[in-house]
Amino acid sequence: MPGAKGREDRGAARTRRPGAPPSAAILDTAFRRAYRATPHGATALERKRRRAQLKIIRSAAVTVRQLGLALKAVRGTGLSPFQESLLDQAFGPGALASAERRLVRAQRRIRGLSRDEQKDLARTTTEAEWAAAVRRFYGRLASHLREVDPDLARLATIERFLRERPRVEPGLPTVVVGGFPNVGKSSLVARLSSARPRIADYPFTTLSVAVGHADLGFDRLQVLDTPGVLGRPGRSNPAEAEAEVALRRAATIVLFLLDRSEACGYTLAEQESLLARWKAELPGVPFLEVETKSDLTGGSARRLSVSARTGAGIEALREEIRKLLAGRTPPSEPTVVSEP
Ligand SMILES: Nc1nc2c(ncn2[C@@H]2O[C@H](COP(=O)(O)OP(=O)(O)OP(=O)(O)O)[C@@H](O)[C@H]2O)c(=O)[nH]1
Ligand SMILES: [Mg+2]
Repeated sequence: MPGAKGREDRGAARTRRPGAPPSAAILDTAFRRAYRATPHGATALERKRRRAQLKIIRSAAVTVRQLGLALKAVRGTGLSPFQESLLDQAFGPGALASAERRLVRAQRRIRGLSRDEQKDLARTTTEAEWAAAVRRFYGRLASHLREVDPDLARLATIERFLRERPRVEPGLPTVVVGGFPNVGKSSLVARLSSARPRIADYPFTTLSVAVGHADLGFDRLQVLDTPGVLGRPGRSNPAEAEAEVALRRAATIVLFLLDRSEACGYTLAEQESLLARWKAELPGVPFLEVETKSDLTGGSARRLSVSARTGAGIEALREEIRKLLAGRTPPSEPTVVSEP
């Protein structure tokens, strides 16, 4: 029945009832498919024995396949080093791998359980014994699956997290736009690239990394908008931590923005000290320092200055980026991530 299989293969865990644990949807699917088994056999008794056997085989197979789908939903064709770092930062180092390991172990146990129960079934002769074997198997299957509920929930959260973030191509040159909150990062990213980020006059408008593309006449350039960072070591919120991951793992060059007008709500001295720390921490990455909101400040004698509002200085900035990128390779090559 291709239709039924197609429905099942969308992944039972995605279609679960709100509030129900992920295992409930998988078990529903497994038991439904097992119930539909139509056994062959010469006698009614033989068909009953065969039906019990099929219930065990099918419910195990469907469960193992559903766990496989949950695993595949996250890894898909592999994660980039940047995505791996984002996950480590957001969920703790190795969180994905350990959830994956537990699911793979559950798959193995369920296969073993199914084999053992089929052997037991072969040794018994009465209808009552077959019914008891199926009940016993269903109970054990359910308890194995409930054990990995936290891992299934974790994988679903990780999948959502990755879906909400852009795909940053490891092979393309990447400008990471960073700085204090509210200094005009998203406004400039919108001027420079295809990205259309949210812009507003308060800090932490941007809460996760976003990507846009720009055509600077040679390579396709990725421009990453990042959340603002206050630079309080050891006290960063998840958005700030995400910006730091982008800086460390994705930047071919860093475009550091400073708002000398201080309309952002932070002093220039605070912003300068974050710039100094980042430059010290990332000695191999070129920093392009740019002052924003030149329509308010009247420009700068020290640095390139731009206004995302009027467009002043944007062409000169593009030229600077072009020069810096010439001859530079992106920070990391794509890595092939093997299936767990
Ligand atoms: N006058 C003036 N205002 C600007 C300019 N660029 C941005 N702004 C204003 O500054 C405020 C913050 O702009 P965003 O682009 O959201 O700043 P951000 O750095 O992305 O902010 P977060 O995402 O919160 O870190 C908004 O009110 C913008 O309209 C500019 O060139 N001139
Ligand atoms: Mg922003």
